[in-house]
Amino acid sequence: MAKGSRGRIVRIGAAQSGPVQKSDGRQAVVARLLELMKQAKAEGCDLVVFTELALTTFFPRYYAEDRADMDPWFETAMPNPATRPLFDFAAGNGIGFSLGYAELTPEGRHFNTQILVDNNGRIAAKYRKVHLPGHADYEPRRSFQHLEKRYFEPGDLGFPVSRAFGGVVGQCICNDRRWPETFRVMGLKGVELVVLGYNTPSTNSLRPEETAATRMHQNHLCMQAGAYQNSCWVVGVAKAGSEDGHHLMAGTAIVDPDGFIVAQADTEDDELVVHDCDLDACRFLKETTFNFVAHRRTEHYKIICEQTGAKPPK
Ligand code: ING
Repeated sequence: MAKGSRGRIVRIGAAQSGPVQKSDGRQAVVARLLELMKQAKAEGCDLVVFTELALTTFFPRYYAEDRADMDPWFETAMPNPATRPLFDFAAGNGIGFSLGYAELTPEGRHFNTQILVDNNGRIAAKYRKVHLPGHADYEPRRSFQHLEKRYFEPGDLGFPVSRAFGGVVGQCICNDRRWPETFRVMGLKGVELVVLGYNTPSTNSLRPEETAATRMHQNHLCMQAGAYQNSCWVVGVAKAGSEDGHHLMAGTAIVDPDGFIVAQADTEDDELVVHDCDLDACRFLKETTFNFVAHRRTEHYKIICEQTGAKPPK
């Protein structure tokens, strides 16, 4: 992180992943991630952001009667022999990273997890995906399955933020970005940088006529809104391309606190998108338009926490 007249600059590398096939082993995938990390180091990055479930194919697209059949897709320790090269490179080269993976805890709990590793190669923060999209049981009406509710528990860590890379950093994962509560909770903790990964199908299993352009629009809209309404940087990193014939959208993007996409991926493959993010650029809107303490009226917001579903008037 460079400190100076230009503010608190964090050079971020958004490391988009191309497709990961069922047959791709952890070592081969980590080698790809390490290549991106080396490129990020060569370009002077302070932090590399990897995608959701970066170590495996997006396995929640497959149905398994016995959930335990999916355990081989999970990591039982982190770091572990397969991922140790990432941590070693981080420590040896003073570069941090955020990594998404499927977590199986010693107690046997399953989470869709993202960790933040500092430039000493130590885990500084952990997030477990709160908003699990899709469904828990096989749904034949769908053109493809999305079984995150079958294989993961909702996250139990809330939306933590921590001081890292010279600022206040938070994480979320994929579907979380579609819920304004995600960014607002972190905004209320003073977040200046939210990093997230996503594995987002390019088509809607229930609405075949929905276009890829619509999906990409909504992908970026969520992140741009979250960034602007909480005056923070948002870095969204895709796993993209065709996995086992199922296409995932690209669109990896870095969004500034005014909600502008300042850098984005051009391909649907492994690609590093680099941008100097000045954390001091968060200050103006936090002190004016989104000065929460001056403008928010919490006495009128209680329904947001007390009511889950919508209840239209009679
Ligand atoms: N994927 C998708 C996402 O939220 C989705 C699921 C796509 C939900 C489009 C709603 C609309 O980007 C994951 N992994 O959450």
